[in-house]
Amino acid sequence: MDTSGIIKKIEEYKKEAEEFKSVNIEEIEQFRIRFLGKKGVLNSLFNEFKNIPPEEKKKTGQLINELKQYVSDKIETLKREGEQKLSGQKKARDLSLPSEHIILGSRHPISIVKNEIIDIFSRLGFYVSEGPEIEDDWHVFSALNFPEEHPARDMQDTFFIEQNPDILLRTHTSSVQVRVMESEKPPLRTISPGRVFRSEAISARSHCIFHQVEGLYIDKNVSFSDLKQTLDYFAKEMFGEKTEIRLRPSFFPFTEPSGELDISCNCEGKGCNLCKYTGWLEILGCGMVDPNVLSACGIDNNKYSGFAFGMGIERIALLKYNIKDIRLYFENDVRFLRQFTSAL
Ligand code: 2NL
Repeated sequence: MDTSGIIKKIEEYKKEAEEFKSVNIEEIEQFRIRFLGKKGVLNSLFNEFKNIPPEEKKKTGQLINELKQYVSDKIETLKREGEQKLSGQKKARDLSLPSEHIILGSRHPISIVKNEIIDIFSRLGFYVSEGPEIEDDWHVFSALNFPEEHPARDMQDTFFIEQNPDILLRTHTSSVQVRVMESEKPPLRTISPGRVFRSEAISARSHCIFHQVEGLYIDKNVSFSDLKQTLDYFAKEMFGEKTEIRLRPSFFPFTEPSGELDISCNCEGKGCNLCKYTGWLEILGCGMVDPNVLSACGIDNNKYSGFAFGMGIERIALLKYNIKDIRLYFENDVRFLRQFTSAL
C-alpha cells in the first residue's frame, strides 16, 4: 500500500479537526462520533494501518496516535467551554428583579440609650471617661465618703474578689470619677458610662449586672441651680421638650445636699401603671459633691465645688421603650433585639 496516501489523509483529518469549533454540546458529540465513534475516522485509519508495510508502521502509527490524542483533548476542552457557557447563562442575573432582602443587625437598647446620653451631655461640654470594673475599696467606697460600717461594703451587697486588701467589682462608676479627680485638675466636666455589679437577686426589676452613667462637674462657684438646669436640659432632650422635672430630697454618702430627679409621666397625671398613678417617674439621683469627697480626691474644697448625678441605663431604656422586664436586656433573645433595628 501507498503510505503517502494514508499520511495525506491523516493530515487532512488533522486540518478538519483543527478547524472544528463549537460550544454546542450536540455539535461536539457529532464531532466525537465522526472521529472516535465505532465507524469513525480513527477506527478506519487503524484498519488501514493494518495493511501498511512493517517498515512504515512506526511513523504512520505515531501520526494516527497523535491525531487521536489531539481529537480527544480537543473534545474535552470544547465540552468544558460549552458547560461553562451554559452555567454562565443560568447564573446570569435578571437585573429587573427586586434585590435580595438583607437582614440588618441591630444595636442593643442599652447601647442606643447610652450613646444618646453621651450625645446629650457632650453638647454641654462633658467628655467620657472610663475605668476598671475590678476596683479597690478606696475608689469605690472610702474616697466617696462611705462610712466604715456602711451596708454597701457588706459581702451581701458587693461582689468581693479578694479581701485584705479588698478587691471588688465596682458597684457604681463613681470610682471612675474618683480616678479623674485624682489625676486631673479642675475644671472637670465628665461622664462615665459603664457596667456595675451588685449582689442582688435577679428579678423583673433588678439584676446583679447593670449599666450606669454618672456625671461630674467641678469648677469654681458651681451651684445647685447649675445642677438643676443641666438636668432639665437632659430630661427635655431625652424624653421630649414637654417633659417637666421635679427634685425630691434624698441621701447619698457622697453628695450633700442630695436629690432624686423625677420627670413628668406621659399619662399627664391621669394615672397609669408605670408612674403608679403619681404622674411622676424617677430617673436619677444627684447632688452637690460632698466637700469630704473633693478633699479625699485632692481637690481644694474651699476653692471648688461641684455637682454629680448617676442614672441606671436600664431604667432610662425601660421608660423610653416601655420594657417590662429588666432580664430581657441580658438574655439576647433575637426577637427582643431585632425590634431595635435601625434605631441610632
Ligand atoms: C443613683 C445615684 C448618684 C453620684 C451618683 C457622684 C460621683 C462622685 C462624687 C459624688 Cl465622684 N457623686 N455620683 C451622685 C449622686 C447620685 O447616683 O441613683 N444612681 C443610679
